[in-house]
Amino acid sequence: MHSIFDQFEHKFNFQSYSELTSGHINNTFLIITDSCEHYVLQCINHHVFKNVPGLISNKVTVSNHLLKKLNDLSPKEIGKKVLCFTKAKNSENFYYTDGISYWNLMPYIEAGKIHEVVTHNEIAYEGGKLMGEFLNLTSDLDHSKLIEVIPKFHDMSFRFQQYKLAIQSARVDRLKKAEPYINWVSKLRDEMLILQHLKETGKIPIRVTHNDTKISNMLFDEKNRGICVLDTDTVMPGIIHYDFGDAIRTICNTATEDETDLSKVEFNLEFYKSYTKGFLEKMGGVLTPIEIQYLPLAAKTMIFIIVLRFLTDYLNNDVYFKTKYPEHNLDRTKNQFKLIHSLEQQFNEMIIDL
Ligand code: GN1
Ligand code: MG
Repeated sequence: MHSIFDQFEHKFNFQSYSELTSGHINNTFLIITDSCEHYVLQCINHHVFKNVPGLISNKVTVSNHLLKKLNDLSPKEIGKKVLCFTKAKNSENFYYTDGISYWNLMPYIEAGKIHEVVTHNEIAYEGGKLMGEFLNLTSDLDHSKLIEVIPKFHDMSFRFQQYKLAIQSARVDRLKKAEPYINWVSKLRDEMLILQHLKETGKIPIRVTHNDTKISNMLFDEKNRGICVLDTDTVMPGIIHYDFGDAIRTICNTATEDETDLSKVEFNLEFYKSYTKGFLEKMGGVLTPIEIQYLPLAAKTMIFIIVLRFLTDYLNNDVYFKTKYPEHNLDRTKNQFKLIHSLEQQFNEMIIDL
């Protein structure tokens, strides 16, 4: 870790490192230096992200755009609000080693804390403002400047195709355990394709979107004010519903997505309302009425798409998401299924007045 760190133009000396384990795809490490400024060193999973230089270029393009838009802030404030990338000694924004691994380095944002589960309305509201501001600031960035880092990442038809193939080749024992969820997926199919259809027919515009807006990708200060949107690995062209829905998926879950005690998993309507209020305060002026109208369905759709992805990975014998035990992906499926069930009971109260 020390020698990889030293391939970058950092200012301070390596002292120690620890792994940050919350992500499901990349390997991420906190590098402690001999000063008060530390770093996050990340090894990008190039099996999942086939074009890592393109991914890094997306992240840098977005950060540079934010820096331009926020140029009246002091360097200290900017350093807390925008992810910055430390150049490698070869002047690239990443370091490629051994012909297999891509690394990138970011200064660690000291003042921040992360929530895995929302405990107060205020956090949901602040999360909404934070994400709304990020999307507002990037709404004038031409999305064609970004590559599609994972093609069809949130394309529901594509996810259904992958799921169908997984069912065809699944082991009998796994198929049997997945059966109740497979039946339920079929019932929701048509409704879950509505947003995809609106996108394909041009009724919903393409924008720059983050595509991984879970609560643990939002950084808060000690007073729980949102300060920075993290993990821009998946920024690419998309629709606003991906980001709204995926944020609601974790903001409104009263437990983490790994919780196996399903009695703890509920959809918190108050947190939904607070997130939506904060989000629309920052982003409402940019959105079209049809985009706003479909936000509640986005919440359901984005929980559903992760159900489909966890279930597909379970049927494929866990080849995509990191898992800690054999039934992990099935447990995640059950958790998110319970969340949709709880959301459905409150759906009428989620409608937004236009
Ligand atoms: C993955 O690795 P991480 O935690 O940033 C996944 C997201 C899922 C998330 C579920 C590239 O994100 O799409 O929503 O797990 N990222 C990728 O926690 O597939
Ligand atoms: Mg991510």
